[in-house]
Amino acid sequence: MIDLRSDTVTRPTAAMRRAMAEAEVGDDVYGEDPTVNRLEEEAARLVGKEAALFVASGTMGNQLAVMTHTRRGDEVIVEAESHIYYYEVGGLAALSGVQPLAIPGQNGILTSKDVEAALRPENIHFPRPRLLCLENTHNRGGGTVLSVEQTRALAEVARRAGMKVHLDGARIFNAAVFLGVTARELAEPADSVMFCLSKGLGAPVGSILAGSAAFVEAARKNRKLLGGGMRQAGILAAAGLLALEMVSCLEEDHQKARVLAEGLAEIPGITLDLNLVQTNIVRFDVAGTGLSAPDLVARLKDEGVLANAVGTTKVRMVTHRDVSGIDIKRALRILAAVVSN
Ligand code: TLP
Repeated sequence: MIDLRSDTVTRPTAAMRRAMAEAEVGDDVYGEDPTVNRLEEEAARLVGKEAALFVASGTMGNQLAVMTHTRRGDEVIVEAESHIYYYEVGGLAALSGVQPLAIPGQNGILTSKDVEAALRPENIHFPRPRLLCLENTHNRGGGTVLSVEQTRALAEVARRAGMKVHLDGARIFNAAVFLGVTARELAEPADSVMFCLSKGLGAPVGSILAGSAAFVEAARKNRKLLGGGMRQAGILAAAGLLALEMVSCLEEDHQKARVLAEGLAEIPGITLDLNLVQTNIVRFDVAGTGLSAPDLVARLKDEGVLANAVGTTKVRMVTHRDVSGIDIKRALRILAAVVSN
């Protein structure tokens, strides 16, 4: 099977498995797991924040950020197709009792003008605008990237309105590699940032939530509230530490996505905008093939290629370290054959 459903499907490397087996551990709820502590310090340094918290998943990191920045009834501004709003099981409402204000961006990308236009003046009727959530790279936008300047401009508008900024940087290192900047620069305008160790970086489990020391202390307490206090989690953090070293390999994933996208663009009936293929996510429209996206995905599966349908006309493929250039070429041949039959 050539698995292009997501970069979450990677398996831990042999080095990760060895590091996990040999990890020095302690009880992390007491703050005594040396491997978790090392991961949290290293991760905080990478994104330029005072402190960091190792959490079970990206969803947990995002939802903890919202819970920690807000109180019940606050308004949280999100992009209308952002993960935090679209794919997190209604967590904003269920866990934090906040009211999302969802603004559509261009391929997921919000501008400072969009946010400015959505802000309302102080009035007894309105909720307190408290948090702006950004996403870089943007998943449903097709892996699109927010630049440092765009992030700064967005954060400035939020700050002026008395709001905090949370950055869902599940794939922040993909954005950094694309832009040729550091993750620290991309995260600098945000009060908190979440990134995933278990996507392109190859760790089996885990994400990081980083911010000021006071924010992370409060988030740690909220993690306990949600039952996310882990014990000898150094077993997992050991793989996470090696994942941090994988950042330099992400460029290869982007090259594979480019080859994939260029090949797709040549298949009759498939349409996509090559300018939007910036990182490791490729989204394309299959309406012209005469097959619905779910039907096409089912046929591809029969031929050994896994992809995700996005609605009825779009398909998403994601490149990662466990698919090779040869796999990409094979997937393209299979796709062309499926479409022409
Ligand atoms: N995204 C997953 C699915 O949930 C859609 C994927 O396969 O792409 N933020 C962003 C931008 C994400 O793409 C994801 C995962 C998360 C947060 C949540 O991370 P997890 O899956 O660890 O909870």
